[in-house]
Amino acid sequence: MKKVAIVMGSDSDLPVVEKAVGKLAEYGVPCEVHVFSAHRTPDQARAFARGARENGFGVIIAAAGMAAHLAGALAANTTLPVVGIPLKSKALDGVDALLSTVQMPSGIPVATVGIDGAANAALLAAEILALSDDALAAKLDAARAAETEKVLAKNAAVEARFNSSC
Ligand code: RP5
Repeated sequence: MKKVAIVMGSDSDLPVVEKAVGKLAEYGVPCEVHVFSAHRTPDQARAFARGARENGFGVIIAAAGMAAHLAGALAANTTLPVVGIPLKSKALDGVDALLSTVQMPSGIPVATVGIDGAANAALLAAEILALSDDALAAKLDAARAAETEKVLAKNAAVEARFNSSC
């Protein structure tokens, strides 16, 4: 199976990023985790993206806060799919990072998840790899079915509590 790269702009991003690492581990998807910054270590970020395909990666997840150019900077240097996670920071609650990540110019796509959406980023990366991995696709389908059952059980409990007396 190809690997997922998880790149974050700073080690201060780890509390959110670790949720993506954990989610990929749940599905047995191999990943590597790195700190490369579009602003502080641009040469290293560029070199990583340029070599990612030949180094066995299938998807890159990029997490950054504030003026979050990391996902776009990586995407500019690879045609692997890049999933951006905009991270919440103090000043603007993550809206700064969301807009910086999502508003890419035509031709350089970044698939952006919600603010601090690390779990969805990992799931999206797994779904991309599952395009050519039937066993992974089966795991994703099973997990989705289990989640559906949980929600149906919650609905049944709510309906039983409120609807019998209406
Ligand atoms: C961004 O700046 C990082 O992704 C991080 O979210 C934010 C703050 O970084 P530190 O000052 O905590 O290193 O580039």
